[in-house]
Amino acid sequence: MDRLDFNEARALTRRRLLSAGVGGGAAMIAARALGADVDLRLPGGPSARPTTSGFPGKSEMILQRIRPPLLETPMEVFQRGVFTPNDRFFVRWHWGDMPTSIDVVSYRIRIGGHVNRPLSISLKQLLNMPRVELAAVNQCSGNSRGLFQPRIQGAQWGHGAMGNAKWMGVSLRHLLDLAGVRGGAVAVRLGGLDKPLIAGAPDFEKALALDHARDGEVMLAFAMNGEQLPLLNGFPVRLVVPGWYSTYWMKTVDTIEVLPAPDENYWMAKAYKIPTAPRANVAPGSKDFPTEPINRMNPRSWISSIADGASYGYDPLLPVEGIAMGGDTGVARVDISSNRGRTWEAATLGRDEGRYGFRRFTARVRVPRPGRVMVMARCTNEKGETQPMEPNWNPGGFMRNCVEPVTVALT
Ligand SMILES: Nc1nc2c(c(=O)[nH]1)N[C@H]1C(S)=C(S)[C@@H](COP(=O)(O)O)O[C@H]1N2
Ligand SMILES: [Mo]
Repeated sequence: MDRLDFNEARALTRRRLLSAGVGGGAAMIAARALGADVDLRLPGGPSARPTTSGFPGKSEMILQRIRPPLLETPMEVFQRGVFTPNDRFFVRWHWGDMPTSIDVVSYRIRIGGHVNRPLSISLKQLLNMPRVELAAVNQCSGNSRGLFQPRIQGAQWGHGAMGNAKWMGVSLRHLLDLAGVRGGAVAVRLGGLDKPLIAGAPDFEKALALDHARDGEVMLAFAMNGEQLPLLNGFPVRLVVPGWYSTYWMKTVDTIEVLPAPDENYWMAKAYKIPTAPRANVAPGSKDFPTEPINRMNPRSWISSIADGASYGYDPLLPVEGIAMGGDTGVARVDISSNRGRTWEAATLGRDEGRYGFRRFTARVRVPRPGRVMVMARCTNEKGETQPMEPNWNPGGFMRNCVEPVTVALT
């Protein structure tokens, strides 16, 4: 397969870059055996999911849905390092008519709307612009939705609808400045190449406030962990919105539209709305509460070295490791408890790869005698926000961020 060599814009003279058969999802999966089931330990219903290596650019993933694909990253991948390999990075698309091949020569990003100079930018031009690079967690708004009780409609994700990568691209500010934003502009709306299969269904589009779009960190990324993006993760160019949920991280970006009024399209005004309450938390069954578009992420942490429900050999000083994220700011500390939160001890933090990325933590938990032990990790971010013990709830199944205990048997 040809590669996008982003160090050499010249390499883009090859016409067809990708021609992987994503479209025939069902047939493609049927042609390959599904792997062993993974138990996501979801409380409200069927909890096991098959694994598959049948999607282009992906090795073993948890299969949540075939088309449009929903692929979840197994927890053990997060144990291996703070950066999630591209071939294990989760996948989520709303509409079934998604790109199955990209012509890198004719690909254009059109910038229009409330600008002085509408532009049509080729990949070659984009690759020759000044670059920015940063690590950031891409987390679905509905990550961990399968743990909501009572259960909620929508993808029953475990914790693997997230990943951390080092993204490289061109700041959206740079492109907006080239086009010249006109006075009175307030928002920037992005669209991608995918289209609804159902006539009349709303095309997937998302918008950011103009100041946010121009913060210099929001970027059009063409590289992920030093490689081109997998087709399923938005090749050749996707938006990266550090610290915000991935619903805004538009894949296969083809249109950027500067708006003189807030975006009222379906995906901003109706979908992805959260209660305007701390942690988007309301009592199950609540209606008629004020809402706002989902936005910043909150602090979270996961123990990845031991699996909930598993058994291990007895160790009086049980090693506990995992990953934490601060949300839209850095991780200040991670604390560990083995007595249901009565006392906490600071874990050791791994290298700081940037405030929007995962941060590794390690600790040793004193276990006086063999038996069952429940271990908890709790992240506090640099704004002083701490993960609470109680789960939050809202009708979208968004923004879960409570402490996630892991109970193991040590024998
Ligand atoms: N073009 C396009 N971009 C999209 C989406 C989509 O359906 N189409 N889904 C969004 C949502 S809700 C998520 S969770 C992320 C998933 O990114 P990933 O598939 O690279 O993990 O893509 C976002 N960008
Ligand atoms: Mo999402």
